[in-house]
Amino acid sequence: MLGIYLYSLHKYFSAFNVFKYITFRSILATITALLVCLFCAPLIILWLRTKQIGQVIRDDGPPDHFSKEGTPTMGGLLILAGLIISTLLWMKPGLPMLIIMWVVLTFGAIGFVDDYLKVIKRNPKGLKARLKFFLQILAALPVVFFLYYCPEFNTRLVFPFIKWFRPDLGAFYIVFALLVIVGASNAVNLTDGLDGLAIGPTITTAGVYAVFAYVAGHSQFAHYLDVEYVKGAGELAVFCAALIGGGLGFLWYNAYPAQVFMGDVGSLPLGAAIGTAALLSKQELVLAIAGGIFVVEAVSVMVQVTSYKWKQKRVFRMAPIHHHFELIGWAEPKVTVRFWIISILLALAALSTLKLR
Ligand code: 57M
Repeated sequence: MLGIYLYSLHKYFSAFNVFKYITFRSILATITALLVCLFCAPLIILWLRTKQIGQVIRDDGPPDHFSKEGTPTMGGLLILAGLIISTLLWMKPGLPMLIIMWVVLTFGAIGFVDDYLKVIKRNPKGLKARLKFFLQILAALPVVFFLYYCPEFNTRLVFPFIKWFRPDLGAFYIVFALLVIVGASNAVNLTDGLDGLAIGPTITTAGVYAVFAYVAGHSQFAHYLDVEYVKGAGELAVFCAALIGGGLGFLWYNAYPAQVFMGDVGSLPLGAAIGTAALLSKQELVLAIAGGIFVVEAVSVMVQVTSYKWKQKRVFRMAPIHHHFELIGWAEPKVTVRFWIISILLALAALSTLKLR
């Protein structure tokens, strides 16, 4: 909103014209969210420490994690503060803002309740898995129905690398879109098991969607690159840029050895926001490439659980897959940095779909 106000001053000072541009406001959004996180973190970490809002470490996990007992958690509140303040300041108010803010706030609230039960009420299970899943669907439903009925959107599915194949999902789009939002939310949550592991790929994926949203919302670029044009989607780039800034600010403190964990209040809304950005920019399937780390983590859990239930045998030493690498002897920061390297490569592969068709 500040951006729009500053732009209105261009009548008096032509230099204020610069606030019209999504690119410029995106840069400001990254810096604002980064600074909010960097400067609020010491206070919030201190507060979490004084209130003893610390992680309880499971005794059946990798032994290297036992020393993390008591690390302040719910640091996701920090990312959300940076993200929300920055988005409200620099993103143009409109439907994309309303939708993405709804997702961040509702999934943030679900994560908050889960963390509150686990950390403050000392109930190790937190929200029951089924109830958590039901609440996630409930939070995603209004968005999905809105997209389904909104004339600005269509229910065609764009396939990366294949220009001519865009099947219309019809009513199945509702199920598909629910899967994208809720699936992304849970996949980021599963990935959040090593210092810096979830926030790294979140930052690279947000970077990919900042580009896709910008292109999708720009009629000429969309036409030139032959991607679906979505009116107003460009503003989403400002949100994605704020996510990059908030993520970097959080990573400053979550880097090994972490001074704070994000908790479900961070992982659930971050994943859901990425899923929603994929839907709003009409690049849903690219998420499987850009967010490939999240996909691999979630698939490793499915494979492990299925194999364990059917044959009482484990495929990995421990799922999600990051624990497997820890248990075969890789140091924690090595696993994290290697996963980041893969995330950067995947982000480049995702961006290449703009040209390679
Ligand atoms: C949450 N949470 C971390 C922290 C973070 C179905 C099953 C695979 C589910 C899975 C699970 O519960 N996953 C979701 C993962 C936890 O981190 C907290 O949770 C928040 C995210 N929701 O922000 O607050 C622990 O992760 C470590 N951590 C860090 N640095 C960070 O920056 O080191 C987190 C953030 C923290 C800390 O140790 O305590 C978690 O892993 O619990 N379950 C599992 O992941 C468990 N896997 C498992 O049971 N595998 C089985 C199969 C058959 C299901 C198997 O392979 O045999 C493992 N997790 C743990 N111990 N802690 C294994 C046992």
